[in-house]
Amino acid sequence: MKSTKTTHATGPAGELHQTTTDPDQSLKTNQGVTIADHQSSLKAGARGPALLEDFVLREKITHFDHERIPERVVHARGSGAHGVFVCSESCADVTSAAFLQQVGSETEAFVRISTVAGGAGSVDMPRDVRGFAIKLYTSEGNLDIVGNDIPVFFIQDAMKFPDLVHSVKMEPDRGFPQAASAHDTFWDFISLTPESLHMIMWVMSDRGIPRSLRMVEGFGVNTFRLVDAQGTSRFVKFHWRPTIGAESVVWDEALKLNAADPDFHRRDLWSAIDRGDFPSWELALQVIDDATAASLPFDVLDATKLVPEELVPLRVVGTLTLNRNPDNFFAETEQVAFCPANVVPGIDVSEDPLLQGRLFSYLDTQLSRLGGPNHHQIPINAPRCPMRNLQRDGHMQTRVHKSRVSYEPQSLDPSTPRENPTRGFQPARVGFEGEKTRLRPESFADHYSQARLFYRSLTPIEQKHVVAAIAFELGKVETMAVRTRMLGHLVHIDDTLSAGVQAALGMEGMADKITPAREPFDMAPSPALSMVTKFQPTFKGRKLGVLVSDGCDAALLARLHAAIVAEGGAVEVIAPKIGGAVAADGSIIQADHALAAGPSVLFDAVAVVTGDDGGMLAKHAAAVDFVRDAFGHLKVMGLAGAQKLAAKAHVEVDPGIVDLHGKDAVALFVEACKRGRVWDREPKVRPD
Ligand code: HDE
Repeated sequence: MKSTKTTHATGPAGELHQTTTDPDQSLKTNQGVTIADHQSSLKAGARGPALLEDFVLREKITHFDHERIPERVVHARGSGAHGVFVCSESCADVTSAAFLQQVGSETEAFVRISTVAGGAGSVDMPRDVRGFAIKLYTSEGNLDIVGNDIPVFFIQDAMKFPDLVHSVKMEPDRGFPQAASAHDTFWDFISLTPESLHMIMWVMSDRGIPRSLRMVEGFGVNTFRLVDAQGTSRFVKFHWRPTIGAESVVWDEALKLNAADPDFHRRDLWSAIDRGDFPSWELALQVIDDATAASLPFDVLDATKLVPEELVPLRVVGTLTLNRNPDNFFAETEQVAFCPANVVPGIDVSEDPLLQGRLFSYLDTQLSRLGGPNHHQIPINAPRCPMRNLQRDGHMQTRVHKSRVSYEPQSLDPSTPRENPTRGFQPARVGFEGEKTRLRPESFADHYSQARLFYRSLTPIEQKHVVAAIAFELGKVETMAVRTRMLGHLVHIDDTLSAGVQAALGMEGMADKITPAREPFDMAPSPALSMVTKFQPTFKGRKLGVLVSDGCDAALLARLHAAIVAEGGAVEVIAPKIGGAVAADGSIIQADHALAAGPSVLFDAVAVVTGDDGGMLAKHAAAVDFVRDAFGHLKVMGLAGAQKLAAKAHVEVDPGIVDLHGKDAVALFVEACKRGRVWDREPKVRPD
């Protein structure tokens, strides 16, 4: 049999292989040996067995075998980006942190936004909390603010974290559900852990299904301390507020999005940065002096409580802008290692017992996830400021430390680094005394008042969504006793909530009797907690999907495109086929999506521009679904010649349905798009 070598430009099957004569571009082994043939293993004869001596094959396969590292035990799925933080107000009055001293000073940043429960390959749109972790490479060391998009947490004490996580992850016997809290073990744990109820209200609200990672708020959650140059310390809570506003999808949309594009959030973040539409957040500090903290009706050390911004205002001190996608997902987004214990001079931790456990956990988990104690040397984790100490050796040591001295005090090497009492990190001066105990403080005992505060601060439409979400989740719980126990808790939060969930489940009067550890009290509603109340009328950062068919009006499409882009939005075209549509004037309208792959859930608003009366598209189920879903998901819709399609999709005229033929129609349509979802339509499509 004739054998064939395949290092030539064309292989035996005619396929092209890239070869080079330039030594600098040559493929090499990890030992730097140039590889002559990268297509076939070394064999004893063309049809003979592979030879063990083939070090090229063995090295390649061995490396491949070890490409995966353990995924994060929580927050496994995330998306990252590089950015910059710019200080807009000096905070020298409250902290000596270098990056907050001078207006205009810039600090490099890396951000990773994640879901919590699902694995690394899970979908982007489960109902879940989103992690919001920022690494600020400050001139005085790395500061990690490892927060979430919800300002409170499920539990008060680190001791309960493994239990919480075990309950929400896949059930251990059956290995499902993936990335979903709607199952028995989660609600069993929650129903036996009333401190989780405040957070539950948030996760069951629309916050649990954000429209975009660019539109989530970020919170440090745990209380930290700021320390000024005189050593005076104050409590602080960190808030990140998206400059284009916080926004969510509706539940039915979330379910369909997971099918239409499981990478919806990751793709959205990547493509926004790619097209230069850089997401940004304001950093706001909520500074709470000890006297104010003592006067609040709850404990600032309790991570299940927030401090309403109506009680202690937010102080905006800078802007974080994400302006560069990672060059390599694994090297950066996967290997980045955040840790709440990474603080810098001027910022310190508080005694919050949840935070105290976190201070241990992150470094510990990274030792096994990243394989050793030198993961701070990986470029994404390395401080950008000069860094020297006396730690040595360990797995994957990449530094070649010189000098015979690796200890201190020492007198042999004058160049060895020494402690620096003036510029070094000083802990906040806080005194403690007390007996060793495993007790929770009395001040942590109220579990219902802030759950009530959150629920009652929402608009009626948002409250309805909370009711529907709890009913959906409990509807998936098979164990009746768990459902009735949960109903028992809701009674203490709010009557309409409790009655609404009971009615939605068809379980009226079935709530267990639960006696709260402490009677809840009413707090003044905090409008800042509602996303609908805070909604910013803008189409910036949003996307219009335009469904077209042959014969459509190219001039109208051009006007639509220009008007949306002028508002900072993006436009994508959907046509029956990916080859595009032929407009009435004979021009080709390029398509970004074929109809079958471009459902309306991918867009914030839609337009349908047809060449006929919509009759042709009305024959396609995907086109009817496109319009019916856009209507059902409360989207603004512009229609040009699409009447038959709209009728078949049962579209009813309302202020969100705009005829694109009228005078000033495009301007009116864009104004409607800026107003966002048409909430008044909801009773029509999802009656109680
Ligand atoms: Fe985490 N958490 N957590 N967590 N957490 C991790 O660290 C942990 C908590 C948060 O994008 C792990 O490197 C304990 C609160 C984010 O890489 C782990 C407790 C908040 C991320 C860990 C908490 C968070 C993590 C898993 C209770 C909001 C992803 C992988 C005491 C303030 C960071 C890793 C990233 C990741 C432990 C509670 C946020 C196991 C023990 C509260 C955003 O160390």
